[in-house]
Formats: sequence, C-alpha cells, structure tokens
Amino acid sequence: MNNRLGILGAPLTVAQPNEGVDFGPGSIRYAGLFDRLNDLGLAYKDYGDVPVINKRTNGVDPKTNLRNLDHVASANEMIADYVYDLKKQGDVPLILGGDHSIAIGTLAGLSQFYSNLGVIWFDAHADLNRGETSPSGNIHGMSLGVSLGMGHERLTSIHGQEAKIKPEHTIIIGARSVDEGERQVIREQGIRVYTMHDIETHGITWVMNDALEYLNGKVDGVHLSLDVDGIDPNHTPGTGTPVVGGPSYREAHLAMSMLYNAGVLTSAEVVEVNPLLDEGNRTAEVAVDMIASLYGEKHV
Ligand code: Z70
Ligand code: MN
Ligand code: MN
Ligand code: MN
Repeated sequence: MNNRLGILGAPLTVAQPNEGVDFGPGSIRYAGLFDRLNDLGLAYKDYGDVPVINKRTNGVDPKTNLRNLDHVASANEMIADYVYDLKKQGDVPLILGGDHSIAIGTLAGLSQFYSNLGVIWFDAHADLNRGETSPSGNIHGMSLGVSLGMGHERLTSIHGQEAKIKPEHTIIIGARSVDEGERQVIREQGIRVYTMHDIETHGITWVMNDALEYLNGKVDGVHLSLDVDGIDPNHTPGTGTPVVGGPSYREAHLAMSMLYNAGVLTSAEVVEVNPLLDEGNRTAEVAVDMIASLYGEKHV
C-alpha cells in the first residue's frame, strides 16, 4: 500500500427522500478539496464518480418495507466493485457520497482486504434498521445493519454472503436519534455507542481515546464513515435529516485530527452532503475542513 489517496464519488440519492445528495461529491470537490490536499503535500488520484442510476420506484414495497431496493442494490454492487478496484491499486480510499446507503458498497468492497475491519460510524443516527424495524423504508437508515449482516439478502449478499464487519469492531459516535429496533440491535450485539451525553460528560478527547483503545489490537484496519448530520446542524445545515444538539464544529474537527494522530485510519467516506438544502456551500466546506483535518492539516 502506498499513501496516495484514491478519491471516488458515489452520488446515490434514492436510499433517502431528498433530491440533491447526488450533488454531494461535486460540491465537496468544488469546496476546495484538492487545494487543501495539495497544501498538505498529499498525493491523490480522483477516480471520478461511480455511474450509479438514481431511479425511484413508487413508494415502499409493502412486502419488504424497502424503498427503491433494486436501484440501491445495483448501485451498491457497482460501488463495491469500484472501491475494490481502487483499493487493489494500493490507494487509500476516500469515498464521497451520496446518501449513507453507499456504506453498504464501500464496506463490501473493503471487506475483501480485511478480516477484522474496525468501523467508526460518526452519525446522529445508528443506521441499524432493517425493513422489519424501519419507520421510513429508507435504506440509508439501514446500511450499518446491512454491513453487520442484518437485512435484505439483496443487500447483505453484495460481494459475498458473510457479514462485512463485526459488532465488536463497530463504534457509533454522536448518536442522538435512534429507533427502538435499533436500540435492541445495539444491546443484543454489544455495539459500542458514544452518545452526545458521553461527549458532554467526558469530552470528545476522552471519547476518541477510549474508542481508539477499544479497537487497538483487535482490528487490521479502521474505516471512518462520516455522516455530516453527525455534526451539529448549525455547522452542517445542508443535509436531509438534521438533528439538533450534535457535536460542535470544533469537537468534530478534534475527533478527525485525533484519528490522524493515531495513524490507524485505512479508509474514509463522507456522506449526506446535500447542496440543494444548504446555505451556500457551507456544509461541503465543513466536510472539506473535516477531511483536511483527517489527513493532517494543522492550523499553525
Ligand atoms: C431513521 C430511519 C437516517 C440519515 C436519517 C433515520 C435514518 N432512523 N439516516 N438520515 N443519514 O428512517 O431509519
Ligand atoms: Mn447515516
Ligand atoms: Mn445520519
Ligand atoms: Mn481545520
């Protein structure tokens, strides 16, 4: 493996209700991503966008309680192939979403290179639903569950039947909107969750150190899945489901630089940036700040 970043857009939008997340990759590039990587002296290659097809069917399938399953499944099969190829080149994957269902493809593609991949899921939500528990039928609220092997076979079988990650290697940070069925999965599977309560009680420094210590020695890679709605919507208003009371810009920024300093990160994705819901391009700009911090940007 070299240190070159391999950047890949995954402009999928039909696993959630709002148009505009398909412009997420472009808005992040446009917000100055390459200038910042150049300033860091980082080598990168932009692989462009996965040619996903954003087709919506009419409503939720009453049998499965899933929306647009066919399109979400075939898009994620494609994403998994592209991520696999990028990783095969030896590049460090940085995937730009797209709604959060793209993590299904990302983790499927990555899983072939790891037997114990750690996942840090930075999100206001847990994304642990399946058709049976989902209040919405939106597959972006199911992607962590699918990667753990739970959910519709069309999704869990992408790049192999087996679960792509393990619950004991999975960490959620920033959760503050969790459904009852998801709570049950967290309890039953023993997934580690740092809530807003934990961040406020102990501070983000403690949370990140504790999270890193928890993974230390158990994993052969660490993937960051950064849903921008994990950050407080004061800073990231351009996203489909903002949830008040999230970590501040500074807390999220520090979390990213601590991941850089730990030197454990092997891949990352940034999802749910929706420029059509944004004030200017603020949310993509914050996303770029987070990415820069993740790859070592210092302010002095
Ligand atoms: C809810 C559901 C969700 C993102 C919303 C919301 C899930 N738990 N995820 N926005 N990024 O519908 O499953
Ligand atoms: Mn999410
Ligand atoms: Mn979310
Ligand atoms: Mn910064």
